[in-house]
Amino acid sequence: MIKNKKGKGKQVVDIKLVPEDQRIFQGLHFYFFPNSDTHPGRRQRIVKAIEYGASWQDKFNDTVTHIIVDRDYDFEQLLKYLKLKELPAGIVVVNENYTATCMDFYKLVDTSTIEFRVKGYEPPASSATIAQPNPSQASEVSLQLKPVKRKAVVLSSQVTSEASLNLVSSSAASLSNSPAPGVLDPQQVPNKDEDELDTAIRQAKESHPLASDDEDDVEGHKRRKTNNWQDKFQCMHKHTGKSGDQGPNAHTLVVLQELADHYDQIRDQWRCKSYRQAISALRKQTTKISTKEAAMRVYGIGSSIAEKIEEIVRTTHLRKLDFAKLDERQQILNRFMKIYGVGLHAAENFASAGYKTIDDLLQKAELTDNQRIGIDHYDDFNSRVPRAEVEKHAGIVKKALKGLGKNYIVNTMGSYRRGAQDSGDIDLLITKPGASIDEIRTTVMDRLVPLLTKHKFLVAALAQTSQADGTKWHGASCLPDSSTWRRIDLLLVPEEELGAALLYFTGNDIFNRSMRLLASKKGMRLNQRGLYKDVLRDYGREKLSEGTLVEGKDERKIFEALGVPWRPPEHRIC
Ligand code: DCP
Ligand code: MG
Repeated sequence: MIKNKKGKGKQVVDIKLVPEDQRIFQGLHFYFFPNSDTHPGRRQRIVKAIEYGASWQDKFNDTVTHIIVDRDYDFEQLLKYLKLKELPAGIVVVNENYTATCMDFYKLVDTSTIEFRVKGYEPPASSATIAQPNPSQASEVSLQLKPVKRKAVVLSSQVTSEASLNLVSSSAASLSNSPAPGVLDPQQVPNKDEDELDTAIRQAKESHPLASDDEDDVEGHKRRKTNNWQDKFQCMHKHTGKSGDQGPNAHTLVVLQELADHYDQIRDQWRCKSYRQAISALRKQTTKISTKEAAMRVYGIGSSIAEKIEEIVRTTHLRKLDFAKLDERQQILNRFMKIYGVGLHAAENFASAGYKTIDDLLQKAELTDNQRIGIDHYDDFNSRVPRAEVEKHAGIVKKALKGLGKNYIVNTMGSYRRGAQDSGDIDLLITKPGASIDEIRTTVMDRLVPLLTKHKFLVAALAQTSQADGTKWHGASCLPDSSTWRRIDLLLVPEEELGAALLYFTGNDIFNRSMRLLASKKGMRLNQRGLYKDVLRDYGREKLSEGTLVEGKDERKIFEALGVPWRPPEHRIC
């Protein structure tokens, strides 16, 4: 929070450091141009940068890693001011958009892209991308962009003494001497054939899974995914759309995915990310990759994962995974987290209470109604729904809706729309041209759901957004000739928002994040309702207004408005 002491000239600023694991600028030394905090916008940028771990250098010196140049200035003015003919090698020069975008995505984003370019500045080819250090690949990342910074930095010295900003720390925490993350990650160097959307996909994959694009999620859809339901993180969205047809490296992919899931569950996001990248790279291979050398030639696979690929092919196993599997607590958590309605938090609580088996839970634990259903249908909910069966469930809903009103349209979404041979659940998007959301809601919630419940097709209501304005119904369904329960989501949308909803509910999650990233790069904002421009944000990037709707109805037009070619659903598997 910033406190202004108006009329005194000098301003007292409260620095609130973000939690340590979010300090993306830690170890970096920023020099702003102009380098004073008299301008409120720049002042805010300086404060935010410090809160996210940077130190602010009041003088240009040899520790500076980044120069952040105000929009109104160009590179020539910078050199002139610094009285330099050229900058020392390795310093990153970016415009004022850079810090906010990094904070948006909880990572150091690619500095080479045009939106961070300072007028008149040509970044050297080798400084294309600065990545965060990636523990899983530390040994593989040897190219250092800039020598590692030295001395421990304490908060009071994050801004040097002569700086005019009077900073008051709200935290006594001292910052550790972590090395400047100025390293090149081979996986992040853009491919020459990459288009703008590919770049965004690559960046979305690399960004923190909990990056602030969450704000674009409406009605808690994602929250339900991450908290209440299965505590899903990005690696848990592993299904590719082609789980039955993974090509010549199918077995290797299955084992690597298991390890990625393991890292996901223990919240090792960086390893999880590396494995996910490697998996998507390996999946594209048309020949079997059997050796470390061959694996390392695949763009996106580093040496440590390449070694594991060789081990899997050679032994059909991965020792690391076998050990992980042996870890009893991990096994217990895995077991519990596969229960519908149990996330990591609940699983940990159960494990800490000494429960080991599902029976323990049934006999001793305090369970919610949904968790009980989750246990009763543990195998059902954990098995994939074959494509043909998804179609049968959708068919029943379509037929029933037809009897309730004309012109209802039901689209089957999620992995099904991406062409998957099987799906984790059945996602149905319901709309009716010309009808209001109230009309659609009344038909679905008050008539369709009761009708299908009466016919014993809908067998459990698990979650629903509030009766009055809800647009989602989540439950379970069961075909007449079957006893297997499936997870089914009914998603209601007015025609004006159909395109954006089609885009969002097709996914996958990484593709969605890349589209949102692309929108934000273009000064727009995308959510499941539409694409908006002129969104007003304050300096802290808080959204102040929704902006003007650019497109919501037509999925293709959203791609057009973002300036990228249409990508059919089956090509949105990232
Ligand atoms: N979605 C998202 N972010 C999330 C959760 C979901 O963008 N955290 C979007 C993209 C998903 C779509 O919603 O593709 C449907 O969510 P599902 O969890 O049903 O995922 P899928 O249908 O893709 O996979 P599955 O086959 O496992 O159901
Ligand atoms: Mg789904």
